[in-house]
Amino acid sequence: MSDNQKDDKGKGKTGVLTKTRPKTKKPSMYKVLMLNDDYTPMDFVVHALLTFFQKTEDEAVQIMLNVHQTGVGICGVYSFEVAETKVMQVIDHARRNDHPLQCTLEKE
Ligand code: TYC
Repeated sequence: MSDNQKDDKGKGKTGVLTKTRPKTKKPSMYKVLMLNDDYTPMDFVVHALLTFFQKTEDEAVQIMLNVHQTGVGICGVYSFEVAETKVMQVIDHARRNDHPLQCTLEKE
């Protein structure tokens, strides 16, 4: 007998089976994508990946090369607020250093 079905001890009562369903939703997750361009130096991209995405040196180089070769690559997957903040930080950092590096987010 399920947790929420009361034992009617044979008195002829009928039970209604209910199941409590908490109305919580998992937050949607968002990919942060880095886009290739012809001008941003490779080491600047690697440094941005180390700084804003907590990647290891090897991971950062792999992601940068993947972007360089394919045009786009995933930096990480985060909640909307975190993804949005990272995109803004990367673009702002690139702008302040006169690089055209672009970053965007995409719902997973
Ligand atoms: N394509 C750039 C170059 O040859 C390097 C680069 C890699 C730029 C990744 C942006 O997201 C990027 N200097």
